[in-house]
Order: sequence, then C-alpha cells, then structure tokens
Amino acid sequence: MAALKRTFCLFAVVGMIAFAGKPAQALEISDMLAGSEASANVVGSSILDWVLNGANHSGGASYYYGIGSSPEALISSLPLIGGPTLAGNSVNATYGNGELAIDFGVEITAVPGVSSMTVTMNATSSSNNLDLSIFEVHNMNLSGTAGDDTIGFAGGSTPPPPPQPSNVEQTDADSTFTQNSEASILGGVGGTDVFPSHWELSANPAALLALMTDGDADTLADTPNDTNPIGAADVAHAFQWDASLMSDDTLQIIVRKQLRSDLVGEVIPEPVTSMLSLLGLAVIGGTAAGRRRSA
Ligand SMILES: [Ca+2]
Ligand SMILES: [Ca+2]
Ligand SMILES: [Ca+2]
Repeated sequence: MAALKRTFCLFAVVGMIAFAGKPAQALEISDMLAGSEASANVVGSSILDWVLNGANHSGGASYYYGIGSSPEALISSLPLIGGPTLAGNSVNATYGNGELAIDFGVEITAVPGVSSMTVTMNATSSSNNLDLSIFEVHNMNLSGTAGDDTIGFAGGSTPPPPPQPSNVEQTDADSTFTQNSEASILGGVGGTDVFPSHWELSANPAALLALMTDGDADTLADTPNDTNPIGAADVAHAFQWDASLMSDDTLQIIVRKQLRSDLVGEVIPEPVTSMLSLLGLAVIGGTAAGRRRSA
C-alpha cells in the first residue's frame, strides 16, 4: 500500500512538473547490498527523498542558481542541454543557456546502516565577470520524523570570523546525518575552498525555501555563527557558494552527505503539497524580508 501511495505521489508531481514546462522525468537511483539498500528520486535539480532500508529520511533537497541581482531559480529551470544519464546509482544532466551551463550529478551508495550521497555541480560560464551564486536547500527529516531533529556545525569546523562552517551534523534518537562540501575553480588559482560563502541552519524549512522562490536576490544570513545546535525541531539547512567567473571558468561544487541509521521502516510518502513546495512550484505566502545579494 505504501508503495502504491508513493507511486501516486510521484505521478502527481511529475504531472505538475510537466504542466509547468519543467523536466518531466523522475529518475530513481539506488544502491542495494545484502543487508542494506538506499534509493532516491531525482527530478531535475531536486532530490525528492532519501530512503535507507525502507525509511525515508529526507523531505527533499533542491539546488538553485542566481546571477547578479536576479532572483534565484532552480538549476533545472534552465533548458536541458545534456542527459539525463541514468546509471544505476547515479544520474547526470546538464542545464544551460547562452551564458551558463551547469552539469548536475547525484550519486548514492549504501553499506549496512549507512548511505552516502554526493551531489556534484560544475558551472561553466560563457561570459566574463559572471557573478554566480549556487544554493542548496535541504530539509532532512531523520527517521521519517520531522519535529525531533537537532542540527548544528561540528566543533572545529568554524574558521576565523566571519565564521564559515563546513561540517554540519543533524541527529535524532535513531539516525545521524553529516555533510560537508568543497568548491573550486577548475584549473584556476587559489585551490579548493572547503567553506561555503554563506549558510543558514534553521528550524523553519519553509522560510529557507521562500528565499529561493520569493522573486528577489537573497544572501543567506550566516546563522548560526557558532556551533550551538538548533532544535529539537523540523530543522533544515541551506548553503550558498559565490564566484565571479570569467569565460570558460568552471566552478565545481562537491557536496558530500552521509546518513547513518539502523532504522528499518516502511516508506511513508511525503504529501504531494510538500513535494511541490520543495520544487518551488507552489505559491508561498509570508515570505521573509528579502536580503539583496551584494553586487
Ligand atoms: Ca527525526
Ligand atoms: Ca530570493
Ligand atoms: Ca527537517
């Protein structure tokens, strides 16, 4: 029954996406080993869920881009110019237009009790002085329960002011999620930066999402600026990577996520409205006041 409900939800989401003129394919990637299996459904630049041993631990992750003072938009709102290529436990697609091409890839692996997910984005500019921001909004709901999670930056990941933490950890009684990332200009000078430009950890996933869908350009608030955890609550996180690209520069961002849980569950589908909100297709009221990105 749960599987039927889940299928129905996906059809509904795909139908809405097709109606909205977005990429219409929901692609399931999975890794299955003896004693463990993990899977995720990817639609465009959104990852709808993250199932480990039958329990869904994610309310969804979405990836957005912004240029200069233009509003953020889903990466997959750009025209599809390559893929999607589905290869069992990974999917890749390229979205782009005359000034920018973004290769978006997701890979998932599993060993007993642990699933890892890597999201890789390669953004290549076709023009000089392209002020690009890439955003992630990810609402993990560990163990399938949204209200009892705590999130914070792991100690030692906070560099000198302004703090630019990297290692985020979310926990509840049964499961643990960790994430870090790195960004670099491929072939450029300056090496790899493990610290995102901006961040927000929040007990209000809808407010984080609203920043991406409110029609203006935002800069994440850099909160918290310490390692004090937030929760227990329905917590979520957002990161922002900024770069000024010259023609043919490629900004590479690699986001590494790990989920640990011994929970064995039955998949409980997210409400369709929640999925649509995640994809930025629903109208969101009560949005936070816009914070302009600096030029
Ligand atoms: Ca939970
Ligand atoms: Ca915005
Ligand atoms: Ca949550």
